[in-house]
Amino acid sequence: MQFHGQSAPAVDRRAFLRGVGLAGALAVTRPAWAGDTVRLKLPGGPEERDMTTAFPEKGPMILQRTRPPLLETPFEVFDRGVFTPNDQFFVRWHWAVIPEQVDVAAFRLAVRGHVNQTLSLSMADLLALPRVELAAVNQCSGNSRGLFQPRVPGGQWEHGAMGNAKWTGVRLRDVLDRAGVKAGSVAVRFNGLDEPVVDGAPDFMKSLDMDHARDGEVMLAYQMNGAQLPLVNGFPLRLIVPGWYSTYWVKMLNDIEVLDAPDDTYWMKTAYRIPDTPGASVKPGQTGFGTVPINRMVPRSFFTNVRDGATVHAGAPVPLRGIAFGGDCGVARVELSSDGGGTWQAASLGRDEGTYSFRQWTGQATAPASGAVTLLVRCTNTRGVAQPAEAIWNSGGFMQNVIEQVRLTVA
Ligand SMILES: Nc1nc2c(c(=O)[nH]1)N[C@H]1C(S)=C(S)[C@@H](COP(=O)(O)O)O[C@H]1N2
Ligand SMILES: [Mo]
Repeated sequence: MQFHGQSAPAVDRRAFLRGVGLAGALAVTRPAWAGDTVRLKLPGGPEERDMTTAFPEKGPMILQRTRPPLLETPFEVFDRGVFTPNDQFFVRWHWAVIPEQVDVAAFRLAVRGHVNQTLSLSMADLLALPRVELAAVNQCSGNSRGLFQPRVPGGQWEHGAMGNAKWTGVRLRDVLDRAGVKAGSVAVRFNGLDEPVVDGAPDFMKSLDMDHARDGEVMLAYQMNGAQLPLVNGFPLRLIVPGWYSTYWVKMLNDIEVLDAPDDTYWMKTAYRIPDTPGASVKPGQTGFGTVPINRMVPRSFFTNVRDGATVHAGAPVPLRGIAFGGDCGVARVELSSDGGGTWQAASLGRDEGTYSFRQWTGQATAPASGAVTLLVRCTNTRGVAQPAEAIWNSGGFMQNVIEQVRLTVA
């Protein structure tokens, strides 16, 4: 199924409706690359992870956990371009009961609750609605959690629990308008086909305020980078919430419920909450602050062509390259420093692929005559928010966006 831009004819329905059959494929018992490992840079160790190619539609991934799958993108992938290939896009699920296949012909999306008319939409119904396309970064709230000091519980990701894709689908607003949202509706809740492993455990669901749900940007995507979604990334349909952390990007979405009262279920009321403090940061052990549901992303930037600890030639120019994103808005500038943040030099920005996309940057440094040099990269977004010099801390391990650095040693 190829997508050739906004003016293209309808997506090839037959190809889409064929769906995917992956029976047994998620029942991974051992990584195919047993023995092949990668070392992540995590201050609290242990840093070693297996690489795996055992997951359906996935190439080499860092195995963080098998069941439910937590797969991290190897960082070198981010040097190859601003769009993250589907087969190396990170994967995260909360519960291990995930359908091993989805019969697309039988698949229905329910739209129900505080609406004038309950809907049951087939994929063909969705494909017939106006199509929209948007580039956006999908980043786990806990991306870079492995850097938290002191360490916090949860997946010990390095920086690869993020990815950028071109998403194709329909506006959530268009779907809600078809159902007709009743006066007095305040929120919309999203649920997917996955289920908890134990009875009574909270099904994974997330919700958005009505204004946000109807902003015309939030979308239901059936394609990612011009192809159908990999099963483990939410085939056949997922929510895209541009600029917000991916906990809201509900996968295998089959149920939309319009609510006339705020959502007070587990994943909004208890989990994925951040301190209501500047930068969502507190001191370990601190109490007496309020919390809010995690929401908008903050700016980040990374070196992709040099890694910490690399060796360079004395006095030689060092070409630098990387990616940045603004979070909930665009990138205003990316700057480099070789004096610990005393002075900053603008990097050049690559093509603008849209407000919520990764943006490539390029720059240059000069290696010293001897010793080592530490380089810093900092993104400032179009709201004027810059990455902080000090690492933030909260007990969820959420929203890390400290300025990244690489130390280069002269050979
Ligand atoms: N149905 C469903 N959707 C979900 C989740 C889940 O557990 N179930 N996890 C969320 C979280 S926390 C993340 S980080 C993203 C990960 O998206 P990806 O696996 O496509 O990278 O999916 C989100 N959507
Ligand atoms: Mo996440």
